[in-house]
Amino acid sequence: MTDSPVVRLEKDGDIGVIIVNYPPVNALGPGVADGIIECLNTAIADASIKAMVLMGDGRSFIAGADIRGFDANRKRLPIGERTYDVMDRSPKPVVAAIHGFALGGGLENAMGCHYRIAVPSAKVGLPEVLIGILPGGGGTQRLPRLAGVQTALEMIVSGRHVPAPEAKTLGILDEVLPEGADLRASAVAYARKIADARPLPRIRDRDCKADPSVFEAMRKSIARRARNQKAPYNCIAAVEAAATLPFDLGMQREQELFLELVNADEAKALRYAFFAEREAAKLPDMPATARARDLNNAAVVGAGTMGGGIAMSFADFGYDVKIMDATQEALDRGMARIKSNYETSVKRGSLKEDEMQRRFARIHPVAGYDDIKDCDVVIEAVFEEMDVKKPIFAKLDEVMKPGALMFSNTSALDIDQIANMTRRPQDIAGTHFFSPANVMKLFEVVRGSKSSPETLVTAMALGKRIGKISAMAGNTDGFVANRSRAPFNAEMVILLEEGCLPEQVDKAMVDFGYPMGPFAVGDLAGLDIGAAGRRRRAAQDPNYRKLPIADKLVELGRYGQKTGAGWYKYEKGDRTPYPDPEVAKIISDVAAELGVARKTFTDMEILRRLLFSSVNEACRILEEGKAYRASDIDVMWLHGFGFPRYRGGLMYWADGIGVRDVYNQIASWHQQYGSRWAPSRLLRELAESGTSFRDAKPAPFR
Ligand code: 3H9
Repeated sequence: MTDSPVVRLEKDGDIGVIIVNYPPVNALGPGVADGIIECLNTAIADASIKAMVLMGDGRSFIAGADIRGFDANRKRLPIGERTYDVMDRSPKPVVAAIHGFALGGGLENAMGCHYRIAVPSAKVGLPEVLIGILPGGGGTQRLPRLAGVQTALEMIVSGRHVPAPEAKTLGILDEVLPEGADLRASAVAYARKIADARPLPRIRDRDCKADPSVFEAMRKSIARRARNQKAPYNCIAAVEAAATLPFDLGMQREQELFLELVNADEAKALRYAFFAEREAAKLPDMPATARARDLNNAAVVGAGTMGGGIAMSFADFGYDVKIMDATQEALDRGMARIKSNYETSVKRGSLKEDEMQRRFARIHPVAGYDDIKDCDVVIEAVFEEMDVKKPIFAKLDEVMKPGALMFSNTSALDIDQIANMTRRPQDIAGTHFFSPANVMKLFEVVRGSKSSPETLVTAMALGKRIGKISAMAGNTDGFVANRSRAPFNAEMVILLEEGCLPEQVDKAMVDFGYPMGPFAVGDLAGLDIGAAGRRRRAAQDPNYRKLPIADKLVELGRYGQKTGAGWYKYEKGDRTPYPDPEVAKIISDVAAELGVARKTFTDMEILRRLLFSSVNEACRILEEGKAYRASDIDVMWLHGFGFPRYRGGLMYWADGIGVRDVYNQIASWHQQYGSRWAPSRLLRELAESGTSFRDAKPAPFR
């Protein structure tokens, strides 16, 4: 019947079926909202149609407004005339039939409908806050009326995707279909069933009341997490409007609050981060024929902290995984640690007991190599020493079935040396998980010189399957994430020599937006780990900048939280870092020995000293062709190091300052401090040509 390129109206007897077809996820791109309106109007005018169904073609219902449209259209909303108004005045019922995702403007459209049904695997949500805005199509006014103010607040402020069965319990869906049901046929039958029911249930007509204290309580509960951000607070204010104003005035308030956000720096940075993550998944130099292989069974070698966390990542996403270690005792210890980690989540209330049991049951401890030899993929996660890893790969080469992929979880070691222990280096790559492996999202795929395209594409896909954000790194010391971070780690200790205290540096970084300061993170991870890396690098490089304060702490057995003292001191059973006068004394003694004059630093100076050093190294990484794009480095900083997402990432943040200013500052520190601040060639070229970091053209990937 009606035919626009992106929305069509078909007739199924007396039911009009409106189908959105805007691949890949049916975002409300150009013509979609207009197409829905046109189809609704046609169906309303057609006397032979008694009711309508709204659904999506392909893999989803509607994933929301077209986020790319926000930048192009500064003042107007991206969706033109409102579909919801047409539904509200429709004399015939409309049923939303949901599969895949109904997010943002997608759920808003579904809530404009009179009824909502979904398949069990569908997810609904209002995730706008995650891109720095609020639901601007009535979501903040309709969801509280449909599901209650408390639920709406929680969903809109967190942006979480709610599975269909839960959405039914919350009152968002009228019906969840049985597993395997045909959505279109069921929706048409449903529409036929309610076609004559009157009055039509419009969400706008429902009451919305709340105790005013819930809004204040919500503001308080997000204060730490949402610091420096505006969107979460505007979300709360918009829901508050739903509870205090008539519907149409609430809609106006929602608009005002939306327009305050849509082109603010926060939203721009978050949109950038969203697309940077999707870009990171793309490997531009791989042949189109390289396809991800099916990986049906996986194994982890090494049941230590990392191996256990990796196994949990598989189990958490529904995959069975085998795990082995050199001795039964180590394996038992590893399994006990996994169990205790899960139990902690249950105690904290973030995991249900039965779900914990299901996950734990997916992790299968096995006695040895014979039990894993038929796996499609094995991830080695033993101690971070070349001499420990090499024989394991020689053994894996001996036992694993042909075609099995073998990945090493390493944070810095040369993947080629590891691959060369086998007769099949094409099947080997690095997969660098960040600690704790079941929590941190970054999954750095390290490309060996002989890794095959298929191996790499499969590794990237594997990361996505277990809930990670995959990004490709070249085989260089520290790969991309840790290598770009290394100068920051050195600079933060050098700042102590020059006059800072750990607590001052930590406060500056937390105020900037990091969840924890870098010294507190060091204490959590263990200072002995960094010390081993420093020893290795010092042995390789006579010009290596030593960090005597850090070395001194390790010498004194101050390894961090695990020894009750590190950069801070800790009371038994308490993870709060307390500033320690002993550390202040060590710092001033070392500074005196080195003859460094101590001065005071502003927060801005601290921030720039730490981050500019890493920007310079990131440029070196790009000029050497060890990363595809500056935005990949941003993704790594967001998901590996807790860089505040609403600042986009390291390189995006530096672009906000300006390449030339960054270069000038680095050049001046080069004069002052010598070689460690030598500007990279790429940085100098970008500054001279006025090109942003985002537009930098890295060398071809090597
Ligand atoms: C909104 O609705 C505002 C309203 O309140 C109205 C205001 C007036 N726009 O993630 P994937 C692209 S705000 C444009 O890899 P998945 C994505 O870039 C919106 N493009 O797939 C990628 O492109 P490419 C609220 C979008 O299966 C491709 O689709 N909604 C959009 O892993 C595949 O994406 C959201 O915030 C979009 N909205 O995950 C939802 N969505 O292939 C945002 C996706 O070129 N989207 N693309 O790289 C998502 O969370 C995920 O994409 C989704 C699918 C869960 C839907």
